[in-house]
Amino acid sequence: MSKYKSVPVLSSEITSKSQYLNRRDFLKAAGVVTGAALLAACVPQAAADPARSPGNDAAYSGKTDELGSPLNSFDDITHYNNFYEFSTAKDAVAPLSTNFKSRPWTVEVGGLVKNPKTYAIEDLLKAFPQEDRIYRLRCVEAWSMVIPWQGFPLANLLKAVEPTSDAKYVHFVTLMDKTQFPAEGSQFYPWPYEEGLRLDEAMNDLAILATGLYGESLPAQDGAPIRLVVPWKYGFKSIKSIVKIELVDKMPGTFWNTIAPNEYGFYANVNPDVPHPRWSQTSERRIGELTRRATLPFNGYGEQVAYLYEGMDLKLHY
Ligand SMILES: Nc1nc2c(c(=O)[nH]1)N[C@H]1C(S)=C(S)[C@@H](COP(=O)(O)O)O[C@H]1N2
Ligand SMILES: [Mo]
Repeated sequence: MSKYKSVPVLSSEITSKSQYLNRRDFLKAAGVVTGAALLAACVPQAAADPARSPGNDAAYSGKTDELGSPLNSFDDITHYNNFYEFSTAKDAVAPLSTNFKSRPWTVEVGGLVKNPKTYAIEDLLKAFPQEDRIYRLRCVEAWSMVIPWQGFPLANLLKAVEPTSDAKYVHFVTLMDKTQFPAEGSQFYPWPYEEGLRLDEAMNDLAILATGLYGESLPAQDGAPIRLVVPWKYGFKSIKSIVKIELVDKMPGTFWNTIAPNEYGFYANVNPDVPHPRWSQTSERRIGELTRRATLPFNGYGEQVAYLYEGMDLKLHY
């Protein structure tokens, strides 16, 4: 038995979208002020105008992913969040994150590299040209969204620090700070959140470090000021609010694998043929849609990433 609390991942997803919306309405009726309302109270009128909110930005209207699916709204992307450092309740993350301080911020990049360097977030934004990437995000809980990120390929940063020939994996670590992340005081979880990729996966062009979405700097609840996005893997691999990136020679530990190794493997590639021990992965609920969609192998990115797993039994390496 794991010494950590048994995985609440499923119970949060048991809340359906309609229940979740009802809960938000209920919170409002009960006078609980949501993050958006709090924000509106202290910004100039123009920014509080919903017609001008980022989700309505003309630059994004009518955009889709490459499969033709519409973008999720800014409101969905910023109010339906998994970020356990704040809360295990998806709708509680946004209101709890309103005072999060993502400046000053540094990211230490080191380990098995020729040029270790600690970057201020401003350096990362300046040194690496930011690109737009519209990606599907598929959570292991079987819901998904389409998100317009801004960021840069992780490969560009890795090339800058020059991994040595001994480097085989990349290890990522989230900020550890109980004053900023209230739930990091809980002994039920193995803080800080950490994740990992094999070096060749990390070098794939689809893997990005995201610094913004919908043209805005990354909202706190989505992992400000910088988070990983690996669109062909379950969402838990896309670690938020990164302070450390370390090149290592052995497969690093990961938050969810430490909690429940039989449920959350290191690879965590989206795979409709490998059920989670407690639920099927054959379909998913796109936030904002009423009927379920079929889940695609590698979340629809197989052409770009399947080569990474040639000769591997993906039922074994889940
Ligand atoms: N540090 C940290 N990163 C995290 C998580 C978390 O709890 N803490 N949750 C993960 C999970 S399970 C998912 S599905 C995505 C959700 O990202 P989003 O809230 O921006 O949609 O973030 C991932 N990154
Ligand atoms: Mo997730």
